Amino acid sequence: MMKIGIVCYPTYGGSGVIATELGKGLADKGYEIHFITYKQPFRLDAFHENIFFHEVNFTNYPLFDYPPYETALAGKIVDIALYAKLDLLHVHYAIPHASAAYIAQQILKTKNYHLPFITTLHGTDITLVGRDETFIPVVTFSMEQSDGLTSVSESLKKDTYKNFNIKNEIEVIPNFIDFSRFKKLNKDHFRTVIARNNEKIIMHTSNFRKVKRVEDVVNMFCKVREKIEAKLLLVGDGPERQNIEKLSRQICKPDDVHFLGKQEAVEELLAISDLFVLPSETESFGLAALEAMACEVPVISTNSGGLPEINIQGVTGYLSNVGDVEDMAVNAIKILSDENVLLKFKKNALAQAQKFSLEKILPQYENYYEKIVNKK
Ligand code: GMT
Repeated sequence: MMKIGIVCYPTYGGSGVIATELGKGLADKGYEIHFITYKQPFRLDAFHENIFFHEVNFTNYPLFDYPPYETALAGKIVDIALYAKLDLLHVHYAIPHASAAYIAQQILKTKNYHLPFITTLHGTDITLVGRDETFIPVVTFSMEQSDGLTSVSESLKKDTYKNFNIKNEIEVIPNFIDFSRFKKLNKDHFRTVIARNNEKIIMHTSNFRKVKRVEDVVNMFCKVREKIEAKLLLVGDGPERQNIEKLSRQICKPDDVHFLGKQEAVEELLAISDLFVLPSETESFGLAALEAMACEVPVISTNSGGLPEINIQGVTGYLSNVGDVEDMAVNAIKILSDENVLLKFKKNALAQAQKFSLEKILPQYENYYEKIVNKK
């Protein structure tokens, strides 16, 4: 069985989640997995005999205003590759993981060790951050040097070719869901605490960055609230949280909106939700929406990026133009005001999510690994 190094961001965020779940899924199948990052990934919480975690740490010298993480990461990859005899390295999120992988690969070459590496593009590494003039040369170069390149949606593949002058073949392997965790749970007792009078529950979860447009969730909720008894759960935290709280204090009833902060057991909150809202400016995939659908929650989203690849108009939810809060509210009311309609959307959401199960997607990665490792 192959020995695979995985590099990812360990923080809350879809790319780290996918990298971790992928590693766990591969380990269950017998692969030896070595996570290499600066902190234990947050979903890597239990012992597994095939999983190893290697922390990238270094003493920061007073000279450094900016700790040289990329250098430390490359050094750690070299060390682990030689020690564990890695067959392959899989890095998630191009910046700075792909360039660190390339440096490590070149160092290993001087030691007669060939370590092929695959870069998985996740989103803002291409659509936002990666388009920064400062990053373009390095991101372009490290994508070109990757032995394999995957993206999480067709839309992201298209954006990559549009924004970067590269010729590499990009393999689309969509994100996936572990249904042993994300499934409809019975949390009715919990529901009554939030919605004492059986109000509908609308939920949003994100890292509260500008790109998520959380203000649209609040504005939409206010419009829905004019017609329907409802509560809003805002899950997560980030730079925009304070502005959003201010907005909600100005325009919503205090008891209607609950800011829950970062929550580990998202599936328990999804279990009591009737509708999930994701009004992002750009979203290469929208893993949070897929998690909601797996828990039988229909989705109101924008039609940006890869969202139309998972949320199906009029079937699993509705899609609106970015910022069209009015349309989002009309659609939310359509779904929430009739129990039969709501039930139909819930069932459809689950059926759509099942197309993205871990069992269906994992073999796509395994086949791709074989192809890259055996490439001459
Ligand atoms: O690119 C980001 O904003 C961060 C990244 C992450 O680490 O969560 O999110 C992206 O990757 C996720 C996993 O593939 C996707 O589900 C998200 O849609 C994508 N975010 C954006 O495109 C904004």
